[in-house]
Amino acid sequence: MHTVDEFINGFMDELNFGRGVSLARSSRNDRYIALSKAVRQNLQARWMKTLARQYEQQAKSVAYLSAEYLLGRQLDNALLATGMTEVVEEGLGALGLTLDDLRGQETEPGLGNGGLGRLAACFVDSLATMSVPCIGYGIRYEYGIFRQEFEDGWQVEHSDRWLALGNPWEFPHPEHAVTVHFGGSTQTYTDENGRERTRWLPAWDVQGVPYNYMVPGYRNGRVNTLRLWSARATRAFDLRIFNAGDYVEAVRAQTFAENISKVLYPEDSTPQGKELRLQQQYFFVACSLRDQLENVLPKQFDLTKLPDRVIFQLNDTHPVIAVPELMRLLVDEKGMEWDDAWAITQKCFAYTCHTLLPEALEVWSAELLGKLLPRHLEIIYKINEIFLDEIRAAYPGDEIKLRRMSIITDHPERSVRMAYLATIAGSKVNGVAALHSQLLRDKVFPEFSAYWPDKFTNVTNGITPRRFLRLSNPGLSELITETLGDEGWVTDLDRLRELEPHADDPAFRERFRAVKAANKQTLAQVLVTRDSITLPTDVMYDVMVKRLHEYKRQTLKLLHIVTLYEQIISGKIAVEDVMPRAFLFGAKAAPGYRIAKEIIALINAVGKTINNDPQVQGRLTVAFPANYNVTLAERLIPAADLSEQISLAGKEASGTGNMKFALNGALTIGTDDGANVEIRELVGDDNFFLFGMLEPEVEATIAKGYSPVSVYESDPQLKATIDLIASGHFSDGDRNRFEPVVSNLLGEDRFLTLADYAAYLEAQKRVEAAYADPDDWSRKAILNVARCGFFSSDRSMVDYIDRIWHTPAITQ
Ligand code: 4GP
Repeated sequence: MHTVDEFINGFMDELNFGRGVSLARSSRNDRYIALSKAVRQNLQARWMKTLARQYEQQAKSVAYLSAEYLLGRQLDNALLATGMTEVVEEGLGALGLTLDDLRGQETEPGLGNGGLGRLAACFVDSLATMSVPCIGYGIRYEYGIFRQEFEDGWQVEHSDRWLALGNPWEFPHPEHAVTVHFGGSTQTYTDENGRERTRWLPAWDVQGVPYNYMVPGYRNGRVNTLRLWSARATRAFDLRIFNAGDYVEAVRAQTFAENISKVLYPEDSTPQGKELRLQQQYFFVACSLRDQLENVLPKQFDLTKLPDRVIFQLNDTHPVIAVPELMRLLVDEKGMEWDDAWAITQKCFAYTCHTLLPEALEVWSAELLGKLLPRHLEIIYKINEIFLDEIRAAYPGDEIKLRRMSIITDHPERSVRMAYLATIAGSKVNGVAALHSQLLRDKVFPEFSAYWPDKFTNVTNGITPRRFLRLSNPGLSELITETLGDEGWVTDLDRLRELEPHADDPAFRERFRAVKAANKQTLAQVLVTRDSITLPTDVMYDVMVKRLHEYKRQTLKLLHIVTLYEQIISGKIAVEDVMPRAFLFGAKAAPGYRIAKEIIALINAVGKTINNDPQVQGRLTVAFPANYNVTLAERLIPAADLSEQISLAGKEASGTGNMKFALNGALTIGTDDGANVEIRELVGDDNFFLFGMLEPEVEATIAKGYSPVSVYESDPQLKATIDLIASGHFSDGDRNRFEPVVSNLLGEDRFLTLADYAAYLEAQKRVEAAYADPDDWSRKAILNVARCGFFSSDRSMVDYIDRIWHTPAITQ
């Protein structure tokens, strides 16, 4: 399908015979689906060829186990991968349709909460582009991350019905459904060889139906697979009960089973739903392991060779129950000896940790695990017992060490530390940025890293340049291609270095600025139609988009905004002296995270007041479009001048938004945290606005006994700013409305917002001074783009392959 006519024929066939409608009577959704199916046809032959080559070459593949994939829209990515965009635009044009209109019909699959899920999507994109065999495994949630709306400024969550109008990008295979068991008990018995064995007698089961998605490589003829599992009841419904008239009871089992893949579980877990969460985790890893052993590997495969064929990458602790599951399959089902099975298992897993917050390291109560997965709990106990014997031998008499390293802890209740299980079982453990990996070694797993120094490694995160530059920023992409002479940078991002000399060329800077200005116009148009938000387009765009979390410190940004406003209304500065800026926020709060929701409401209240106060004369604008997602990110990031990466040092594992902004020519104001550290090293101190405490200073401040109230008392501007919020100025005089946020800041301030406030204001002054010189600002921005090639997820993949996976690319 390379010519316009071929495309038109393919599209019309899909419309007429696939959808059963004529062009004249077709809906926009009919057309979008027909278009997607016509485009996907171009990928299918490549897909089959890729799988065949992989099979012939008996290639080792990555099985990426991830509870989340935040994919973003598929159509544009498929068009880019196949190079079909122009043909399609022309073909649709000939039919009186536009690509722009039809792409707007796609609902993005929001099967992730944030960074971790988006990272998984970038990684599978890079592996396909690099011809490295990979199968991504996850859950086909019927409802993805909630759709956020604001009511009176407060976040309200709505279910995300992303499948309601059909999904042209998936291939269901109900005939390959896998059965997954739960509950029951275990039993020991003696086998025919007189060996003592254990069998699991489960109480109930569900089926996992695989849905395959194509993961196209960028113009390399490869397509990898993403296989997401959907739960369905083993027995549909009880006809006998139905006929007797109890319709609810008749479908109870079905509802119960289908709940497993019903909805993406929000991060920052609440106790409710814990059991469902564990069911989800076991469900998808059990399906995936069985799929590998029974469908992907050849029949009669010698399982002792498993590590030569597959590496299971554990994307955080969510899939760690795969470790005892593989042991169970090898020992109980395949009859292997424990030690042999353990040797294989240890080579087949590697674990990535994405956090430094202790509360985010998953721990499962032994009671719940025993109820849901009794055999797995036994296996975990045995892994732990053998491991602790090893530790006892290495450190005789050191009871404290044993307690510190045990997978099982008894406080506050008997539970299983999944991160420890992953560390013990994994061949490698990696953090996601240099500082993070160091802190993991030193603070989170000190005993383990002392015992196994070589097990710990770092792979700094990356982002796919296909989606986050080539697709999202066509203007800058064109400028880069023209300047470099070809498009090779799309798969070799280090080539952006060639832009460096142009940073000093006034004509190039001028064009670079024109691209940014055009991106602002585009964003402003999107926000008018999407959110009825009007933005000035000739001001600095200062953007903070990410999950709402206290450690990320959206409140620090807010304090800055309120400070500027307070200075205007109190007459401390003349409004003409305020640098015009638009502050843009995008953030979802976990539904059960109360204070995060209060912060959202406060940002909206402050925005409403400032945007409508004539004293401000429109110099400050606050915009908070609801429902921040990948699609919106693709518009916001290219339009940004300033990227806010202001987490408390030592709390953000890496960040990937920070990389996207820098790559798109925004300058960063940021703390020395996560991947900010590496961004600053690469782009240079002069092209990055650093502020705030360093991680050791944070530790020291807390150790000394941090008192936010004293900071407040001793800084008159901070006091005036917080007092303005507390006075009810942003809540129609209601002093109670935002009292929780205020007392949280003054009472506890866990993430030292007030301690970094003065430094942040000072850094913002440096930002203003720099922005006042547009030519120099452009120079800095261009250098950011030129020096951020390192943050391509292709480079992350090279690091994973060298340090952890050892999976060569396939050839031919
Ligand atoms: C995130 C981290 O918070 C972020 O720093 C990192 O860039 C990202 O993972 C990818 O590594 N963690 C999560 C999570 O999204 O759910 O723990």
